[in-house]
Amino acid sequence: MSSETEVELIDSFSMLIESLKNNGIQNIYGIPGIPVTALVRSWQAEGGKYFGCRHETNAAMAAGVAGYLTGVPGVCLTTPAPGFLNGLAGAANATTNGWPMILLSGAAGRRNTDLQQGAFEEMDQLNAARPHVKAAYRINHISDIPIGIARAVRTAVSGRPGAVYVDLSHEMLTGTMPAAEGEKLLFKPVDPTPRQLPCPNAVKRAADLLKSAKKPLVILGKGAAYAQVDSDIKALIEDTGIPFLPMSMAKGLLPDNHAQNAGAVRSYVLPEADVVLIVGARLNWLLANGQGRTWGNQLKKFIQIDILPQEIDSNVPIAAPLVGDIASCIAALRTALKGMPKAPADWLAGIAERAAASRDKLAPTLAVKTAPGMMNYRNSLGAVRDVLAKYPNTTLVNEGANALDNGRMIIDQYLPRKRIDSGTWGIMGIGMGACIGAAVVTGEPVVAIEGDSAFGFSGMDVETIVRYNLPVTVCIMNNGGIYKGNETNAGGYDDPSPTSFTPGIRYDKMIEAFGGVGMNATTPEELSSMLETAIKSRKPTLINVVLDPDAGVESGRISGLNIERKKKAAA
Ligand code: ADP
Ligand code: TPW
Ligand code: MG
Repeated sequence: MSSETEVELIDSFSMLIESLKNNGIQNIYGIPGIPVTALVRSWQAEGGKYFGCRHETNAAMAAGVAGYLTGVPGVCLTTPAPGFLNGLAGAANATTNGWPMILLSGAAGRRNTDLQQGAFEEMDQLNAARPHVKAAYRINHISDIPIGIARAVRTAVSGRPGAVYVDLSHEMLTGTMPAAEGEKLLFKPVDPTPRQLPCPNAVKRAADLLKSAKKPLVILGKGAAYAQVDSDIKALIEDTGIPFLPMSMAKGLLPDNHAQNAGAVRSYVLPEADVVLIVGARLNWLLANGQGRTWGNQLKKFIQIDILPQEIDSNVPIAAPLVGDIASCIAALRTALKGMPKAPADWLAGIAERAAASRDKLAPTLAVKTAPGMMNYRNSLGAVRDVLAKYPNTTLVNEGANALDNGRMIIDQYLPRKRIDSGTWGIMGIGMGACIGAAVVTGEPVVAIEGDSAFGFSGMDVETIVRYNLPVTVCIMNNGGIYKGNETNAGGYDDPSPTSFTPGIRYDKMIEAFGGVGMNATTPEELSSMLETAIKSRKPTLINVVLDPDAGVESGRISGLNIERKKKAAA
C-alpha cells in the first residue's frame, strides 16, 4: 500500500455538516434530489433535524420565519435550477422582511454551466440570486466550506438581517481532502451578532427632542420584536408614559390590551402626534411613507432607531437618527431620559377614550348571529379571538386580504413574536411554511388564519404538517374566492370570474386525505369549540370556516384606476 491511500479523507458533506453545526444550525428545511439527497441523509445521521417540504418556497418560508423567531438563520436546502428558483422566492421574502436565513443550493457543474453546454439543471444561480438576497456566495472548494458557511451566517444575522445564498458547486460537493487538514479548518465563529452602539451625541439629540414633545408617540416595528429586548422596550414605554402603535408583527411586544396601546386609533394618533419615535420599523408603504394625509399633511419630527444607516432619511427627513442595535439604543435612551416627566396626561386620556369608543363599536359586530354557513369575517374572527386569548403562547399565522385585515384588527396578541403575516411585501403564500417554521422552533401550538386563496399558495404542505405531527391548526376563511366568492364573469359567458373558486369547497377533506383531522365550522359557536379542541389536542387540524360568499371587500386603492370604474364615473 502506498502512503497516499492510507490518508484518511473527509468529504464535503461532512465538512458542511460540521460547519453548519458550528454556526448553531439545528434544522434544515428543503426538498432533496441530485446532488444533495445524500447530504440530507448524512445530516440526519449526524443528529440534524430535517423537515422535508412539498415545495421549496414553503421550505424557504419556514426557514425565514424560523430565523425571525430565533435570530439564528433558518436554512433551506434545494436542488439546482427549478428547486433553487422556488426557494429563491422565500429567500427574497426573508430579505425584504429583514429575516435571517440561508438558502443552500446544489448546482450543476461550473464547466458546462459557464459555457452553457446544457448540463442537467444548468443555471447561473449565483447571479440569479444576487438581486434578491443580502449576499450571494459560492463555495467552490471543500477547504473553503468552514469560512464560506461562517461568512454566510454572519452576513445573514449582522446589521439588518436578510437571506444569504450559498451556491454549493458541483466541484465542491464532489470534493474530498485529508481529514486531519479538514478538521483543522473547522471553527466556531466568535460573536456573530456584535452590538452596535449608538453615538452619544445622537442619543442626546433624540432624548432632548422626545423631552420637548407635547404629543409623543412610539411606533414599534417587527425589527423591535426581532431584537428580543422586550422588557427594556416595555420599560421605556411605561416609564415615559408615551402611547405606542404596534406594526402588525410587533403586536404583542406589549400586550394589545395595554393602557398605552394606540393601535385601535391609528388614524387619530398619526396626524396628531408631534414627535414620533420609530423603533425598528421602516417608513415604507405600511406607514404611508411618513407623509401625506395619513400623517395630517404635516411633517413629523421623527426619531428613528435602526441598525441600517441608510434607512435614515429614506422617505422623509429624520430629525434625530439613532443608528445602532435596538438593545443598545433603547438602553442608552433610557439612561438619557431618566427623570423625564410622563407624557402629557390629556394626550393619553384622549387616546384611551377614543380607543375605548372604537372597541365599543367593534364589539357588537363580533357577536352578530348569522345563519349556518353564512358567517362573516367579524363574527368568525371574534370567536377565534376569544379562544386565542386563552392560549397566548400560540403563534398566529395570518394571510389573505379580508382574512388578513380583519385578523390583524380583531385578534389580540399578548406575547412578543407570536404573529407572522404577509409582511412587507403583502404576499400570499407564507402560510404553511410559516406554520412549519414556527411550530418547529417554538414547540408551541400554531394557528393559521388563512384566506381561501392565500391558503392555495402553500396548501400542499399541510401534508408536511401531518407527517411531522406538528401542533398546527389551519383555519380556512372560506368565502369561495379572492376578496369574495360570488362575482360573476364580466364577459357574461360561463367561465368563472377572475376572483372566484369552485363554490362549497371542503378543505377539511384535504387534510383527512393526509391523515390529519378535518373539521367543518358553519357557526361561530362551532368554530370556537373546534378551534379549542384542535389547539388542546396538538394534532394537525384543518378547519373549513364556511363564510357567506358575499363576505369581504376588494382591497387596494388601485381599483380606482380600473377602466370599468372610469367608465362609470364618466357616465
Ligand atoms: P414593520 O414592517 O414592522 O414596520 P420593517 O420590517 O419595515 O418593520 O422594519 C424593521 C426595521 O428594523 C428595519 O429597517 C431593520 O433594519 C431594523 N432592525 C432589525 N433588527 C434590528 C436591530 N436588532 N437593531 C436595530 N434595527 C433593527
Ligand atoms: C404571491 C395578490 C392579494 S390578496 C389575494 C391575492 C391573490 C387573495 C385574497 O383572497 P383570500 O382572502 O386569500 O381568499 P379574502 O379573505 O379576502 O377572501 N400573489 C402573491 N401575492 C399577492 N399578494 C397576490 C398574488 C393577492
Ligand atoms: Mg377568500
